[in-house]
Order: sequence, then structure tokens, then C-alpha cells
Amino acid sequence: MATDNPTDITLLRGDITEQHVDAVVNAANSSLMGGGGVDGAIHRAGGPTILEGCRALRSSEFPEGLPAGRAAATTAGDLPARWVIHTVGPVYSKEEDRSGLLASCFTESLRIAHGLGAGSIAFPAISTGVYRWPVEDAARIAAQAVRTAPESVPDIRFVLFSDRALAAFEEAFAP
Ligand code: AR6
Repeated sequence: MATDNPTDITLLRGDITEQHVDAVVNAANSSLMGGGGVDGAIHRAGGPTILEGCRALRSSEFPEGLPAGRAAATTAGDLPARWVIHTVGPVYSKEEDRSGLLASCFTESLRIAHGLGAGSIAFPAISTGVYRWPVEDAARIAAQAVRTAPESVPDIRFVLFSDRALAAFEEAFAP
């Protein structure tokens, strides 16, 4: 049976690019070449070295792109963080249950962060923007995933961009 991790989990409303943490998680797409939403905000605020890091990942580990549910780290450039961990959420589908892939974004990001020795990590609400995942459901999946992740970090923050997203995460993480 999975046991709860001895981590501090904080939920807050804010802009993830302003978080002083070791690792900032980016809701990227498989190309790793940037995009809109939180991805665009991270690349804008962090500067061009993040894209350079993404290009290096594409030419080494992920020539076909980063698959949904996987995660990989680059420098955080000018962000007040050490690393950006890029993960690719699944596009929401009513026909197909992709919740395992969404859960994997959280557990894989935590595994990478743990391997880097990160003490703190900030997550956005992965897949709930352009990829249309209903935020209440995404929050429930995130809560279950981080509570049972086999490898974790001591300080986990969820940085939500709207009151609605914050309320959904507060509900999902309520004891
Ligand atoms: N800080 C925190 N959260 C944010 C910020 C920010 N600065 N900006 C947006 N959000 P999305 P996805 C929230 O669309 O659904 C990109 O183009 C936003 O309100 O960024 O996983 C990628 O390149 C929403 O709740 O990511 C991919 O193509 C959440 O972050 C695609 O979008 C996620 O929304 C990924 O779609």
C-alpha cells in the first residue's frame, strides 16, 4: 500500500515564474520548442538559455520529442530557480481515459527533481489550459499522484493562476 510522503504541500494563487524554488515545472508540448500559456511565460521570463537546453534535449535524449507523461530538466535561465522540469500533459479526451498520463507528469517530474537533489518544486495546473482538462478532475489526479509518488521532494507548491483553479486544488487536497 502506498504511504503518504513526508512533504509540505502548499497551494497558492500566483505566477509560477516568480517562485523562488529549486525546480519550476513547465506544462510544455512534445516539441519542447515553446508555446503559449505557462510554457510561453516560462520561456519569456527565463530567457533563451531555456530554449537552448530544450534543443539539447531534442538532439540527445528525445529526438522524436518528449512523450506525454514524461519529464526532463533544463537550466532555469533567469528565473529565480535552478531548473525547469518540462513535462507534457495529455490533451483531455472524453472518449479515452488519459488520467494515468496526467498522473505520470507529476510523478515523473518529482522523480527527476529528486534525482537532481531539489528541495522544492512548483507545479502549475498541468493540462488545464490549452489541453482543456477540467480543473476539478485534474486537481484530484494531481493530489493522488503527489501523495503516492515513490520519489518526492520536501517542499511542493502548486501555483494556480485563477481563483477557480485554487479552489479546485484546495478541495482536492482537503484532508
Ligand atoms: N503561472 C501559473 N500558471 C499559469 C501561468 C503562470 N504564469 N500561465 C498560465 N497558467 P497551459 P496545458 C495556467 O495552457 O493545458 C502551451 O502552449 C493556466 O491558467 O499553459 O498543459 C504548451 O506549449 C492553466 O491553468 O498548459 C502546450 O502546447 C495552466 O497554467 C500547451 O499549452 C495550464 O495551462 C499545454 O497545455
